[in-house]
Amino acid sequence: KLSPKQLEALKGNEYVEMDQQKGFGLAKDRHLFVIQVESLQNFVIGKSVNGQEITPNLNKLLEESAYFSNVFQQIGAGTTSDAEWIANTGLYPQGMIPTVNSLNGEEVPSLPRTLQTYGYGSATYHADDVTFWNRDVLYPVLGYDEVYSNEEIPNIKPVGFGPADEVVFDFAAKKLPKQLVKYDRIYANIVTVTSHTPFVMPEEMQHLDLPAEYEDMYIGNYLQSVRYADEQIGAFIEELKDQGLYDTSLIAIFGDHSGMHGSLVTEEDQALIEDFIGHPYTLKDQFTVPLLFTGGNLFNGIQMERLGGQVDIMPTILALLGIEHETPMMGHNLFHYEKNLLGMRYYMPGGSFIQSEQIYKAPGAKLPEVLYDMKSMGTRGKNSETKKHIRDTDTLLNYGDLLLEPYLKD
Ligand code: GP9
Repeated sequence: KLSPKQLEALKGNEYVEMDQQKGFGLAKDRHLFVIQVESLQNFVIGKSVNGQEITPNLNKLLEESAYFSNVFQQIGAGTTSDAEWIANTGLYPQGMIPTVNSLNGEEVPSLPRTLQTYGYGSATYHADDVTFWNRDVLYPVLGYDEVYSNEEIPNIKPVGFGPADEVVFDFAAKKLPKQLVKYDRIYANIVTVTSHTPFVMPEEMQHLDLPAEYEDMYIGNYLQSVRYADEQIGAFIEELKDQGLYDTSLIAIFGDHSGMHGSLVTEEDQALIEDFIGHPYTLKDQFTVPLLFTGGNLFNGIQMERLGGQVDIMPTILALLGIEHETPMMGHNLFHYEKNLLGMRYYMPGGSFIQSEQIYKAPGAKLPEVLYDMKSMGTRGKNSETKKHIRDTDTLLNYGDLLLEPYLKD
């Protein structure tokens, strides 16, 4: 538990206290669509291979979005389910253990629950067995009104875990007219899964004409699957326009975690990535996920380079909707935040942090600690400021644990 002195020190900390002034209520009374995209990393946004954009639909959407291009993943061992937890609670995940394995069933103050009190009906969509990642426990804890998994979503065009993203988006789109009758407003949470490792796509779902050197490469498969996901997001946005919902909705889109990491990324893959991103593929590239907010007549294509984390998604959504949340969240409204005083973001349970000038990887079981310079991504030594950041990270993680405690088994 934190001492009264530590709690006092956290007061006024931008990470803990959300100031909702900037952008507050900009999307008031709008429906909400949150699209959590499997393995979507930021390095593909705006990039082309062989003259073809990897994410043409997202790139186009950016012209009407607020795009945060320096947002870091904050998942722990629960990967996709941790991202669902973070985005819908504004809390950190447990870390070394998937949060979903420890939930005690207690109802958490969540995005669906807070929105419910404002007349929103909520639904979540994911094309897998609902017991995967204990979502049968997670979803009641989060309080969704409707849950759709592979039991309800028709198993057509299966890729990997279940029906392809296009089937899920289509299923969700068909639910909307009835939901509009049932609820004042809709919150739809769509978790895509087709762009999941090993990223191998059926021929007819491969939209990119890649150069020969990408053939059968991990990165080649990744780009094809991301391109496919992009296509389906684009089609869903068009569907929202057709249903007259685009102008009355706030749409948030973000990547859940990296896809290009681990032993499957060969030196050849790495070289190909570096070729089209134009610089060495670093930890920073690995951990950065795109986050954008869009909808009709909301934003004019602004790009925000300020540092952020997935824990900021819920506070930012609520601020845009002009809704107060009664209980603490670890993130804050990204529109308000301009200069991150402590400049750090939790990534790994062991206390690693990301800060505007540096990335610190805390020591693991067999690995030593490493400190990277954010600009050059070369290693550097610790100074007294770094040591303070490490201590502050510890304090913040303890505070995060404290907020999580009521929802975890003993
Ligand atoms: C499975 C899917 C994948 O249901 O969400 O999860 P991941 O392996 O990416 O954590």
